[in-house]
Amino acid sequence: MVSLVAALAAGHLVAAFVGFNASPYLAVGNAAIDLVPAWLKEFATSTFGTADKTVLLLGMAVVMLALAVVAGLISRERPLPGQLFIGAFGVLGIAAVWFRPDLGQAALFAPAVSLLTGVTVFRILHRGATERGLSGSRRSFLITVVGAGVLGAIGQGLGTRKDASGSRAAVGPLVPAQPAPEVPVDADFARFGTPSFITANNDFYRIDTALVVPQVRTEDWSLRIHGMVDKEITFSYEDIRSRPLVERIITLCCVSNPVGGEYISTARFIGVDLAELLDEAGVRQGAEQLFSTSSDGFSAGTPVSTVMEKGRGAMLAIGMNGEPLPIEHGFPARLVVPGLYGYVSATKWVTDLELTTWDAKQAYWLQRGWSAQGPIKTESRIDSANGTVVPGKVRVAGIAWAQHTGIEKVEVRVDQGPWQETLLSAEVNTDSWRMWWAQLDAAKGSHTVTVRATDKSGYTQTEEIADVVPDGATGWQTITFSAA
Ligand SMILES: Nc1nc2c(c(=O)[nH]1)N[C@H]1C(S)=C(S)[C@@H](COP(=O)(O)O)O[C@H]1N2
Ligand SMILES: [Mo]
Repeated sequence: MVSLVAALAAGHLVAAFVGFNASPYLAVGNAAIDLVPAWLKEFATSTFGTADKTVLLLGMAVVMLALAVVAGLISRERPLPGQLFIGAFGVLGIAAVWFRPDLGQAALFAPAVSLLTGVTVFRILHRGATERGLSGSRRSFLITVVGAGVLGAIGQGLGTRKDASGSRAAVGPLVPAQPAPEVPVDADFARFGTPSFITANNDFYRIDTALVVPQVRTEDWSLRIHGMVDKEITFSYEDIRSRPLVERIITLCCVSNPVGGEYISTARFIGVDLAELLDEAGVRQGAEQLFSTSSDGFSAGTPVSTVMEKGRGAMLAIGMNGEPLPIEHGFPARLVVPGLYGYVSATKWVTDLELTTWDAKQAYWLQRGWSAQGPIKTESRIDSANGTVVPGKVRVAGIAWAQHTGIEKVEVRVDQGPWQETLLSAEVNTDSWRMWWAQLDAAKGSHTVTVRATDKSGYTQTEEIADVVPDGATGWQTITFSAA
């Protein structure tokens, strides 16, 4: 067990130099994220939310240490089982690094050193223990543990030293040439329990596969547009930043958002029009899919027809709510396409845009059983149903969304009673959410309230329950409340 810890620590240290995700521990974690079946990942995000990554790393630690103890026990007599165990982990680490799309071959050095350290430390400790007995080798155990701790900590320190926050701070103010309009005061019903219309950057939901948030400095960033284009172009950060910037208010939503869920937020995104960038490269006839790739190997496939659609407002965003993009939301640049779920459109830390066909390439979530097309489904959510206004009356409030179509009406019903129309907030645009509230009659006691939205195409949200896989949840949200 001690040798395993030493091995991982050594690997962590080397990884600080060759690419932090080459740390065997992180690499195995990342491989687990990429390999686990969709349902398990779904379970992880819905159970642990954004803490899923911490849970994964802790879980791995527990499992590895438990296995190490077992291996140690059966190695009492002969060193072979222990060595096999370390060897197996070493191979796992090397494989995990090998298959990472964002690491070069030098990165293999990290798990290799890790494997070597593990085997060597194990042999030394094992020999010590058999020759001098357990008590005699206590000192070398201690030295190893402390040494591993120091190595691991240095690795962690160096690995996270390539921080992009300095680069982000140096960006300075991003002033849009075309600012989005001010949000009217009656755009939300926060006083009745809805979220505020604009989500603060710190409260904005976060979903991605990155165990370690990619640290990309503006000076190291570039965006390449290639594939089925007339002329390949590469933009630097300055190229993008010095263009006239636009600002658009857009509600982003995750396909993994369950009915009544939290994975939806709204921001003022600042950036450049994506269709204009693509026009400069000249999209060729026959290009169907805009395949975007991030610095950490994530990819998304967006229909070219949607991105190029007049009035769609797809963006390459570099700012959010007046600031450069927060690092965990994709600094220096990301895509945002109104009306599409994030997994098919909103690539963070984006560095590569390839114009291609649907047959030629499959994006990250497509390979894992999710749908190629990801239009956001018309949905609604109840945020509060407790404020008894006067005896016999209760106030309910919530949100509804139908990005790029717009919300027409939201209705609620108490128990199995008639549907009643709610009061809608001011419409900011059709790409963002709308808030609603209603005052309902409810006799003293326990009741349910159900919500459903109708969008501007005339479609009323279906009652039919669908799981988030493969293309987003459906169903009406019902909650229980008690009237006083
Ligand atoms: N590089 C990268 N970009 C990504 C993802 C990812 O895993 N990696 N996840 C996507 C998904 S599924 C969603 S819903 C949005 C979430 O964006 P946010 O974290 O800024 O809310 O980012 C998208 N962009
Ligand atoms: Mo998502």
